[in-house]
Amino acid sequence: MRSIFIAGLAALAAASTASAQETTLRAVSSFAEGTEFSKNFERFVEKVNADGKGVIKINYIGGPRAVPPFEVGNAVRTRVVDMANVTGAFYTNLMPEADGFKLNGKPMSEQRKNGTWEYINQLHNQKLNSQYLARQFHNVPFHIYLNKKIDKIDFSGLKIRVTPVYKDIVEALGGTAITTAPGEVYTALERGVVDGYGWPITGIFDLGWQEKTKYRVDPGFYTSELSVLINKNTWDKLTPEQRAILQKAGAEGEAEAIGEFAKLNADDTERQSKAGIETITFDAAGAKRYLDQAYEAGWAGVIRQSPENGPRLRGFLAKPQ
Ligand code: 173
Repeated sequence: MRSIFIAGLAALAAASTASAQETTLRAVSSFAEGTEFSKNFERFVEKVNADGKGVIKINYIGGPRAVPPFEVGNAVRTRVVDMANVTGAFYTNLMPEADGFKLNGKPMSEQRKNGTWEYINQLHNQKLNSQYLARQFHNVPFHIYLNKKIDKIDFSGLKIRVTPVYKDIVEALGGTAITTAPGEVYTALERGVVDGYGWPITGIFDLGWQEKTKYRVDPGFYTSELSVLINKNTWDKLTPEQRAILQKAGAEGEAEAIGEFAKLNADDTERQSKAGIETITFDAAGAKRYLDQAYEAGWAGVIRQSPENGPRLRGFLAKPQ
């Protein structure tokens, strides 16, 4: 009896050693597979799976058909998935401070050295039960796209599709903010439920929105944020070797992103103009006022939602004046 029990234990131990050797992580993206805001994550997955053979593997389940975008943060928190490609705008219900990541004015290389990464990682540990592995997007500004022309900086009478990224600026300029996931934007435009939408400079072609877009308001503001998060319990169980493989792929993603986006932004700007999308611009003073208002409304929103951590985050992220 006793020897059977011991043999059983030994078999169990052998099984767990085997699984410690190659761990498989389940991952999702909060954007559709193959599109602009998933592709850096998909590259990260390929790297991990190449470097991690026999040690760690990512099973990429896919985009919003697997988990709806606004639920991805909670899916990581509760370990429905081990890992996700997600933007803070999609989990402000759990971490209001995440709305501030769009207001970042400093490169990740600096954030890794000056305590910003540690601070943001702590917030993720506490509020999202997750580890903040890497931020893979830089310098991709957001814009407001419209189907009605405006001749002054005023969104009164306009219904504009938002996420938390654009809500404060749209409302500060008198517009009506309507929150939808990216997957609902095309239909909302087609049916006239909205007169426009917020979105980065890149990626509108992925889901065919150029067919339903007349104008882009310039200049762009803020900066898109996409990060790789991993559930904290999953992270804590990984071996140093497994963690190192994830960290290396994350660090490469952070470094590569810097050079890539200037070109992508320019390409998509030109492609929009070829698709017949006209720009709405203001004179220099007007453009400055628009940007000032965007940043003011943005930080005021973060601080209103998190009076305690908002000012601290601002200290870490805001561009030096
Ligand atoms: O859905 C969005 O407009 C949004 O918030 C976002 C954030 C980062 C990248 C792309 C879109």
